[in-house]
Amino acid sequence: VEASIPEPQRKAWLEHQTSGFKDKDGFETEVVRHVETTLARSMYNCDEQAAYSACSLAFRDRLILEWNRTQQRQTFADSKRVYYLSLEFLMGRALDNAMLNIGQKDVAKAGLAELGFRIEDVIEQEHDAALGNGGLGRLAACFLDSLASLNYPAWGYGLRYRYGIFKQEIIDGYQVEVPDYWLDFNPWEFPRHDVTVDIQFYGHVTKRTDDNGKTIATWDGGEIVKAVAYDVPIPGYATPSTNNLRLWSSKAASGEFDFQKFNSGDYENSVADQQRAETISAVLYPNDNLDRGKELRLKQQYFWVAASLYDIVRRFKKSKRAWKEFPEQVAIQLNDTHPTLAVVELQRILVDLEGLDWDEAWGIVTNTFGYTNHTVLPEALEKWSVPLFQHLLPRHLQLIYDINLFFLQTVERKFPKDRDMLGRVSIIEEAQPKMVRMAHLAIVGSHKVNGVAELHSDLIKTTIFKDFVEVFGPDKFTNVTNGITPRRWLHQANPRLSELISSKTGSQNFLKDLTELAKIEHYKDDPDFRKEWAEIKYANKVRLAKYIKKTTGVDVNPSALFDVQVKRIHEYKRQQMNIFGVIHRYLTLKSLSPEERKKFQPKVSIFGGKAAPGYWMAKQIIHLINAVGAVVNNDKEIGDLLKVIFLEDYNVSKAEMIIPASDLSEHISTAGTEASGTSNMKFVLNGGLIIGTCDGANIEITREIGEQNIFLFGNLAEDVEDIRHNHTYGSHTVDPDLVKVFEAIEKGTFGEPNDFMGMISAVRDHGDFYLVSDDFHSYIETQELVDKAYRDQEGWITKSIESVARMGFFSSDRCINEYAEGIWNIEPLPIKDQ
Ligand code: Z57
Repeated sequence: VEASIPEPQRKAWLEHQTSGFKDKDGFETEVVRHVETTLARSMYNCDEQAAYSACSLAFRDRLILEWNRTQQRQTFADSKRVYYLSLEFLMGRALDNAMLNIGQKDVAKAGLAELGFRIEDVIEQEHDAALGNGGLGRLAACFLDSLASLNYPAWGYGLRYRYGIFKQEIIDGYQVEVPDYWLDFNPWEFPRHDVTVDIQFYGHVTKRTDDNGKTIATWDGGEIVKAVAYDVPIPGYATPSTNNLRLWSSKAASGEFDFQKFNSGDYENSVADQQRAETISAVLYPNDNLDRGKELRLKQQYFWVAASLYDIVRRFKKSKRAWKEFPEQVAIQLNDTHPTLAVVELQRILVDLEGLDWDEAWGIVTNTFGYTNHTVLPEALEKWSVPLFQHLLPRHLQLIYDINLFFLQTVERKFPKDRDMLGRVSIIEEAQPKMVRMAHLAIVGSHKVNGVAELHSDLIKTTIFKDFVEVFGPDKFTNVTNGITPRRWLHQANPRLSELISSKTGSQNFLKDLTELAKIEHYKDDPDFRKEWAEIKYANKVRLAKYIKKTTGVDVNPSALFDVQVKRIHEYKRQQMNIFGVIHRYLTLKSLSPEERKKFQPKVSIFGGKAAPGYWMAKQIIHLINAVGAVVNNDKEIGDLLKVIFLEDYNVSKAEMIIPASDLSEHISTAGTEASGTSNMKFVLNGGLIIGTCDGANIEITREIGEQNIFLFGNLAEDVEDIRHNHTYGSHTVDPDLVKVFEAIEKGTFGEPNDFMGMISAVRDHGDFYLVSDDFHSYIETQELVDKAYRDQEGWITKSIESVARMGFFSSDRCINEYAEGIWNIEPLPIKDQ
């Protein structure tokens, strides 16, 4: 590691090493000390859970030192900071990541071994930090890793949910949700009981005119809830930089509970106030790509945004600079529209509390914010009803009306008399009731708006935000294609592959500059290299096969083709098309003679993913997958030729095991619906090939790795609208192969047919909105091409190596550098001698 570090950082890194453990004995001393003192246990009854706790505490001690130094360095340098506001941070486990980023996993491994533990077992004890639903939350976590690794002065701001995303159990083939209480022992967070903010809700606004004729608004009354900060250290890789993730927890402003009420015998009410306050940060909303417009969700958003902005402004004020310098000191990125209230809150602080003129304040606001859009799906675009806003945040609603008025005046000047244009771009939708369109507010309140992959960024400019391109010009809109951190998704998830790569690139520097992966392409014909490459994939498959056996009881053959689709269950992601394809394969196999069957490529079809608890169709899809598995996996005629597995409770730590074990993964969304996708990048980086549609980042992956290395199929985004129109107004016939699949389901081949009629009639009777039938033939044909390609193992390995070698572009480091330069105007803080 050392040799790969650039010279200016080398000295700091060496010094950093001395703040690590001297050797395995030094590490052991610390572990034993924590077992015996912090945990108050003896080494004689130290189980794996206690070993995990002590090991984490030992590494945490190292982290804290660098964390404090980093914060001091950033404060002293007084340089611009970026704040990443996200309602979700899907962090996964912290210990393995901390050991690797600090660069002392080998020391820990040796030390733990001497104490009688396998490091893998110790790592496994940790509960995932699962404060997110899927792609959006995991992207935020990858960004934090890159920001720290690249030495950017950056903070994350989020909510400290008591319950993260629910745990999924599969009972009789159905999803059952179990609460995820994860805070029992969490050594990675630091409560800051001294860092609190009072947050106001409800109440009323009064306006008066001061001596200069200026209108002054005051917001009084209502209720106050306290926000308490909890800080999580974010270590950078091979750098001492350790950034901060600040998560807010809600509690009653009056402290424990109201003693007045308690003493007067009104015990229930005194506790109720406390509970109402704590409810705000109690639970993560489990919807991905769906907005349900619930009051508690709006409360969460304002609570988190107001606390974060208060914190940011407080920090800025310490520098004693003029307000106009705010955007030179502060960049705030809105991760989707969830934090858009921050735009209004900052305007409120500047105008109502600090007394700035409207225009000066608004200039500061718009120069501070950037907005990232992550979806074009209409059901995911946030809207809040005006009456709800009026009730919960009366002053903010007034400010939104003022912002809208001034905005529409500028639109009016540019497009005189275009009433339709005004209606289309207005922040307020004229409906019954009126609605606040949060995406419009986010665009108007930011200086840059970005999509997350090229196709997606083009789509938002030509569809949902078309009018805004005319109003603001095209330069306000830009693309930053998503990326992933190679530390977690290669080095940590696939240590043997990482090791093989570093043996050929000469160092581990590819983990800091992923474009260095290109060097391994020179070895693609080297027999030893290829053999090792194939062996690593096989070993990863053996590990997954064992896990499948342990958790489902099903034996799978590690030599079969592992075909994986793991992601949130959603109709637009088309797991239904995948399982229909599996049924088609099963029917084909059944129709063949035993002789013909032998020529067939054996396959294990692996699914995983959570359905939103209220998403009936998604739950039906899970049920069908399990029902098909129950039949196919017990069919003696079929044996190893086909297995269908649903892995329970897909999450970050399971992804780290599943992804390196895939031969083929499926990214098969209806073209134009998946903004980017990020697991597609993770699979390819681990040597798996992809079957996918021309959607999201699949297109850029193809451009980088070459068309010969990906299995693309299906209709193009530009044609989807016409095809849908035809479904409704033209003739709609279901693909004949798909008809046979439906017939098998309806005959009861997989149990009670009524259980699956929703999925069938969506395609057959309700317009097939996601084009399952239109793409089915091309999907099946392309799966046949996959089988053929896989039978040529040598050809497959070449594709695998070439693909990995060409994935350098998809590092979240590249992505963060693009944000830094194109949106935040911020530079890394160089690390000199401390
Ligand atoms: C979410 O996970 C994404 C978008 C959303 O609007 C919400 Br809400 C949740 C995902 C997209 O679906 C993915 O395509 C994308 O890769 C990811 O965000 C990160 O940008």
